[in-house]
Amino acid sequence: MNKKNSHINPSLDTEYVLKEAEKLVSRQLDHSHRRRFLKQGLTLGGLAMLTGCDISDNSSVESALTRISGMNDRVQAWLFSGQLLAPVYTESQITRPFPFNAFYSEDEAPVIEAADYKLAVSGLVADKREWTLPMLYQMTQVSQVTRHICVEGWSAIGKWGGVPFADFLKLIGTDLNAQYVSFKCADDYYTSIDMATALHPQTLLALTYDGEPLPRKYGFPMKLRMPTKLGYKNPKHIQVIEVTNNYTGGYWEDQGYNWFGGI
Ligand SMILES: Nc1nc2c(c(=O)[nH]1)N[C@H]1C(S)=C(S)[C@@H](COP(=O)(O)O)O[C@H]1N2
Ligand SMILES: [Mo]
Repeated sequence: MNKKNSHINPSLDTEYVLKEAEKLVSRQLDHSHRRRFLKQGLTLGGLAMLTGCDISDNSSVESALTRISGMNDRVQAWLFSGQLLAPVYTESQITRPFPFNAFYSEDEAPVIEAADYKLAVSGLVADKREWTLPMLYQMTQVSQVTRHICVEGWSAIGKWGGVPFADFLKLIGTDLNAQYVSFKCADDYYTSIDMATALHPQTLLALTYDGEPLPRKYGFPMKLRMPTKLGYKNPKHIQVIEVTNNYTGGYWEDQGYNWFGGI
């Protein structure tokens, strides 16, 4: 069994849930699509992101399975577009308070002074100038309400605002054929993502949470918010962004979590 599943609520029969979900999805596909789907497989995180449901207990699993049987179009899009949009929510659905999580406790979160902050950009990009916060605030900002899913067995809906990461990557002259974008953070955390996810329309260089500057505990001054990836792939307190063809893994990924970790 995949190591990351061991963090999901132990009362859940993971194998059973995934088998049921796969049966439901396969039923909606023709032969060649079914073959492709079964090869690709389904994870609990993928099921949660596909249905927009929290999959942390048995009753939520029931509703996720019920939803899947009525979502033929979405399943097709998920499998074949490569640009599936994660579900979005209304502001009234935001989880309050939004949980904090890291490999340390909240009072140990890095302290970063806004005025001193510099974002370094390296690797396969034309413009390697350092970025200050005012430079990032000057770019066109958008916001979105999406669900964050942590493999430790919780999920929560939050609102993040910032710069579409694709805009940022294009502005600095990124080689869009490069394989990876990797991140180093102000704590010991690091991660890396595939270029398709970096360019996904919902991937945000997030500077705000719920309309306010990103609080320290949620990654001040900047994090990458990807509703198509599980929580452990969403880096907080980013200090270095590198575009590269070298695999650089990640803090959790190097301990056995799935590197792709998303849809
Ligand atoms: N820099 C950094 N980023 C991180 C982590 C971390 O420990 N350090 N933890 C990850 C995990 S496992 C989760 S669930 C989310 C939690 O984000 P939140 O505190 O905004 O809920 O941050 C992710 N990004
Ligand atoms: Mo997490």
